[in-house]
Amino acid sequence: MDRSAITRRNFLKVLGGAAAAAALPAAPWAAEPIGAGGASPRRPNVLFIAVDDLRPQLGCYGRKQIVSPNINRLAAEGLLFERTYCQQAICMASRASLMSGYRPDKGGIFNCGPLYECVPGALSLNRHFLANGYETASIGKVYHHRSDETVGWSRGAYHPMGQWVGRGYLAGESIAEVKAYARAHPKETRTGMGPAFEGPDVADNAYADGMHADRAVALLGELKDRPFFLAVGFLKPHLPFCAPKKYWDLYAEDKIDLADNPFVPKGAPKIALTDWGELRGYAGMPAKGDMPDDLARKLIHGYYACVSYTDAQIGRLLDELDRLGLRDNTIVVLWGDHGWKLGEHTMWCKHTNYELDTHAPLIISAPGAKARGRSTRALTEFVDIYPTLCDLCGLERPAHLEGASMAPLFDDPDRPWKRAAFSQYPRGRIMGYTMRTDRFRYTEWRNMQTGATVATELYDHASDPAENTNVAHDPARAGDVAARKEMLRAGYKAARPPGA
Ligand SMILES: [Ca+2]
Repeated sequence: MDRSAITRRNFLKVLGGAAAAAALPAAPWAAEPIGAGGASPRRPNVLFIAVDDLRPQLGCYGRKQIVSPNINRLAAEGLLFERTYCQQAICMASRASLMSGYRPDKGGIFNCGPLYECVPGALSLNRHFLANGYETASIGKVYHHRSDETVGWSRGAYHPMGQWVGRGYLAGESIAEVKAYARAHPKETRTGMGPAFEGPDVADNAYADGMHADRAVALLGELKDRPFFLAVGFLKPHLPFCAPKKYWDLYAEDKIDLADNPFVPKGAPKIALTDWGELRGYAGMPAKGDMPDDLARKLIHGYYACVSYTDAQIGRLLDELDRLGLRDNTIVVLWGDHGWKLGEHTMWCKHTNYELDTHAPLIISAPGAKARGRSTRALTEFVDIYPTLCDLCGLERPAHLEGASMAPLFDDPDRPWKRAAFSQYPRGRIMGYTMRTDRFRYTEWRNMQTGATVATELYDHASDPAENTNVAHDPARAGDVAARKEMLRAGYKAARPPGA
């Protein structure tokens, strides 16, 4: 650079950049230029995309209702995991478990506190990448708790504010900006929870996720010359279902199907169910009882619109990777933090041990992998993501990890794999432990103090993939229950993949 061209502002930026770089551990490959072809090729970048409350109801999962061309495009270039399970179907614990590599029993992660309060000093995924010379940057909702976004990132976290536009809450770069708007427009703003959905005719970056994409695109340009781990957490399709009108316009509301199993699973224990309080708190939602059909259709419409809105932002990130020529050296990971119910079993939201909530999307595009554009039916878990990324990037796997690396599946997606995937959900003093095997979902609700089992569920996916009937108490199933009980007690270590 011609020094005479350095303005004072740029000079400060250069100084700031040097100070940040000096704080990073030295890495032998850090000085290697891209494509130098030397003995230590540059480690791959990681673009790590989290999508809040995303169901695997996408074209690439064989479901046609939702318009998600960009996620489908990523799947066409990567490996799609058909049967991945979160460890607990709620934002905080799912993310803390995934990012730490621990299951939710570790340090009481299941209680949903910040990761570094549950497990002080945890060597999280981003800390591990930072320690190995990566630039680590966080945009949007990666962890649930803001305090977790202050540890292990070489770039400060970016959290624009604002959920609603129609009620006068605007997206803004800071709480102060949103409050300033509210003061200037007192008639437009109200207090309390806003509506559960809205679809104003606004630009994508009127809402936070468009701003997340703007920042991510800019940051890709800044980070392109060093190995980076860029985490981008999109807020939609989490409630409220607020998205620009053009995404609502992708769907005809009168053509939207309601859930085809609007009943509680037969024989299910009450403790397995929820009253979906998360949704009831929004303006206009029923305080109790069932969801009226017209409102249900509107909510499903809003959920679909939000997925399409986020999908468009993901497309911008993929386009920018291509434009910068980074695609061949960047691993792209896309995960939803858990499933969601849109009226199935009379329920909404997450917070159960059912397949609808524990089953989540996962796509990993790894340059050079044999299994590009393939899918695997291997049973996998979110705790497997951390060790997998270590293997794909050539980093040592920390000893504490409780998952198994899925790297072998990139060579052979059909190879024998785990015998079961494990999830859990607490209800007061009772913990529900659940296990998905190739054929069954088996769940035990246990008193955490006495260990006594208070309820048992068995769903046979061979005949009942929607988990509509609990057959745990059918005498003809006693053998199936006994075998699954033993397997659940043996735990995840006994269910590991052959050779892992
Ligand atoms: Ca979530």
